[in-house]
Amino acid sequence: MIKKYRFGKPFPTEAVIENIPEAQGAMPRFAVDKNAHTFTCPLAKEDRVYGLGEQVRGINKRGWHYVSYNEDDPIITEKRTSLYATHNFLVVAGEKGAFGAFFDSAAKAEFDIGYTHADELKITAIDVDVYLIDGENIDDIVRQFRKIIGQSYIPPKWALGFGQSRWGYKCEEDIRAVAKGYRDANMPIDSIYLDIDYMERYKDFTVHPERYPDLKGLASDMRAEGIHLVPIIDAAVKVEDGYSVYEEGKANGYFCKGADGEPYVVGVWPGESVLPDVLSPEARKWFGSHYKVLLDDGIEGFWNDMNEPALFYSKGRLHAALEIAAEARGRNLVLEDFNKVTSAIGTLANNINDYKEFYHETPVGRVCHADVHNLYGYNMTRAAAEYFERYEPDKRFLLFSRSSCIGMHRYGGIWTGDNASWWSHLLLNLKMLPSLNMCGFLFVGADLGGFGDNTTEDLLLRWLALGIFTPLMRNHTTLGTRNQECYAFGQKDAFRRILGIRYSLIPYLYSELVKCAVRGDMMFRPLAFEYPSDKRATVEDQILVGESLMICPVYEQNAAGRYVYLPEDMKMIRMLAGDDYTEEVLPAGDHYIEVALDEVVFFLRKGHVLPLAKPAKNTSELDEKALQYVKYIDRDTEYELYVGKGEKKSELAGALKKVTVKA
Ligand code: MIG
Repeated sequence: MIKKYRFGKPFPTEAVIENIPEAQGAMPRFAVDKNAHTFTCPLAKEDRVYGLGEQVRGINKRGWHYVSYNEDDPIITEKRTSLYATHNFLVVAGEKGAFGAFFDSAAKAEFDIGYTHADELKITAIDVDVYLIDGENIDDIVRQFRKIIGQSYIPPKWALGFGQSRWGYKCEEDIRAVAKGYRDANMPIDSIYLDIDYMERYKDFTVHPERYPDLKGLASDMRAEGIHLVPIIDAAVKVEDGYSVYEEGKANGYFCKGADGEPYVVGVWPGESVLPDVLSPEARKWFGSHYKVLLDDGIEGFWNDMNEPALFYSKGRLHAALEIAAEARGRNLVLEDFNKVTSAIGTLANNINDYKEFYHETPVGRVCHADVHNLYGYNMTRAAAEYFERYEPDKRFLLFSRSSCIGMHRYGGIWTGDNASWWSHLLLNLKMLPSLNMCGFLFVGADLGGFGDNTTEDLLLRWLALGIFTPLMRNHTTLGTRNQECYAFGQKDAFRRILGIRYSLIPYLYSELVKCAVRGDMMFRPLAFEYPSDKRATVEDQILVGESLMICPVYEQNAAGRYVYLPEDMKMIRMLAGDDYTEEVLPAGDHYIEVALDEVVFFLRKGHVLPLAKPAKNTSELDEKALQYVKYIDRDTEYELYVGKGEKKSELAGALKKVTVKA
């Protein structure tokens, strides 16, 4: 049961695709203060609050305040209140049942979840459609929500293969070396990512003529080895006379404009740049059509970056800051004067005041960026997806984005941005997965091993042991860090084994992902959703993966294992080399589980089975005819398996196979 209430004049985000009429009467559950734009609801002692997608802190979001305003800031610590994405759906669950609430707004919103007052949830949002959802239980509420926002993006099956990335692969030779590194080490891989260095001076839709003289040839050589190249696309377009993307966009008015009607100039990688107005349907169509150059070279997947949008500076603010610095030149600066200089320079990047200075031409008229900020990454990704639909309608492309908002889940997946090589970020990766799924994002993953800072061999191994369960499984790191490829470390066997397990799990992961997309279910669920009356099921470091599994990664350095809580009897599966494993039924309760660095241990739920393939060197060599089933059942049990290459949208209808596994 869903009811919609409108406050102010919300911008049409197109997050919800079902037509839901406004409800009559006052909104229940929340006390509404129309002047303060607040929605307040009491929290009982036992209430837990789930959701908000990509955010800091716990699976249960209670006890902190969160801000929905997409932000490019790579230092992800507990004090943060917003990350790269905005996902305004939450569920409040307690002893008297649960309800869901979606605050559909393109602008800034705040969620104070028992932070100011421990017993109060207070949301602040100005122009917003609020959807209140009642249901039988949390899963039912989520399913209803997912139905109104439309089916989640399904990637091609190869996108579930392992991918290697790094900012700093400069040229074709670097890419070939990575492919060779994996091949020589006999480790599986399906994709290698191209970061900004493949472009000519960071110009979107160009390829550097010396570094990558023949991208098409490189892509086809790689494909022959089962490897896909996945280039990055940045949001901003370089200002440069003679650069066709800039010239066309300028001539047609396709860039965001300042109050003077001229393209608004910001600074990003290529220096002075302009922002494609992806909120204008014509501009969106035009920007998307540029992906063609790379598609024509045989590229089948992309990652969209810097689309919060991230701004190093705006031209106006930079010049003002440089003036202040120039005035200070040669003077003996007292502290106040010195602070004036550092603050002018230090507040250039991603300055919210700049968002107030440029505009979009949308179907409902001209709007200021500040009021629709959260929709930028969503619509940049939509631009690409809508073009793919025109380029080859039946083909599934890999597409994921850094910034997003609910609605974008229909067009692509996300990675969770610039994490760091910290153990705490391994755990944060786990905690974010359920909330991302609640908000429609199924194809998700974090930079495995950590993006910022130097990783360690054990951190990467432990992180991969979690990453083998996430649909997007990519090892990525930033410029200047130590080598992070799996073959760069000493314990080659351990890496080979863990990557191999990923490939054995792909038939299961793919099937679960597709079922969750089609049915509006969550692939990653907190234990509390399944075992609502068990207080211990509120654990924050174990989650369910699909219908059959519970995972409990090790996330502390030098730990020989960890404590695991079993809400019911479960079968412990300890993966050995390849698709070989040992199994042991453990009774409900607490257990200390030893997990060596080269092992993966997970649990199979009672009444369930798990299909396992033989490890393969890439997804195209996976043999789904030779699956074995791990089982914990006392009667014949059916498993719904999605088979096939997973390359075409039309193949889905005939790809569901019901397999009966004998007890
Ligand atoms: O300002 O393209 O999150 O994955 O490697 C940094 C370079 C820009 C940020 C992305 C990261 C990528 C990096 N980008």
